[in-house]
Amino acid sequence: MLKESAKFVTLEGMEGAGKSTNLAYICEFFDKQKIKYRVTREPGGTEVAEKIRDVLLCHHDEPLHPMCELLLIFAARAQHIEQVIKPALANGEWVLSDRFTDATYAYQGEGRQLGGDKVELLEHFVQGDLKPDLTIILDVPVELSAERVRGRGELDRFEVEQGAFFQRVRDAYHQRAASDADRYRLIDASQTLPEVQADLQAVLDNVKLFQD
Ligand code: T5A
Repeated sequence: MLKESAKFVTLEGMEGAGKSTNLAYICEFFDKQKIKYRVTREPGGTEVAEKIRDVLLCHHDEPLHPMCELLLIFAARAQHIEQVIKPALANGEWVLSDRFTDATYAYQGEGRQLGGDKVELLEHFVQGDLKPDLTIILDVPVELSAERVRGRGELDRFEVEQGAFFQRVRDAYHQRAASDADRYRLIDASQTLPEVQADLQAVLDNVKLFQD
């Protein structure tokens, strides 16, 4: 891969949509393509950002104000961008991130009902021009997401939210996917894993990024 061709790819979707499972599939594809890449995640991706992730996901005695949550997410993102994403891209490595700012639009903008305008303001402030080149959204209905998460034991601070919260999150992902057909690909992740991966393979085979 040429240095200047490094791209930023993100994987999005609700809890239990299969992001971690399918991340491994995309890595195999990158390996076959001999693409040099770096896998990372949000919130997190650096030592400091992972500490912020713990604050975001853990339960606390005092409620975390939604604005505090939003600012912590962007604080972690600033660290992640400067420590990991920009250096990797500058070094010719593709970046594959499990979640990025589309999650903030979905969870904080719509789930928490803070509004997309606040997210957009911080997006410009923290990211400048940096945006993913490709975002794959794994789409599952709210009930299936909850079912896949239920089997895992203790629920984190987001997983305890009610169905209406996650319906807003899902709707927001749909709206974002519809807003830019070049950047987003929506995959029905309620199918069996082989079916999801066949759709994923079709995306990887057809997206222009991988033909350059
Ligand atoms: N958050 C994050 C915000 O609120 N704002 C933000 O800006 C950001 C960046 C982080 C939390 O932070 C919030 C959103 C989240 O609540 P996370 O670490 O990304 O969370 O974790 P989750 O989304 O909770 O990750 P999950 O592990 O729940 O989901 P995955 O990775 O999508 O699912 P995966 O691959 O672990 O699969 C879950 C289970 O389903 C099975 C798997 O085998 C596994 O058991 N499965 C399938 N089963 C049948 N058929 C399929 N097609 C299947 N695909 C997967």
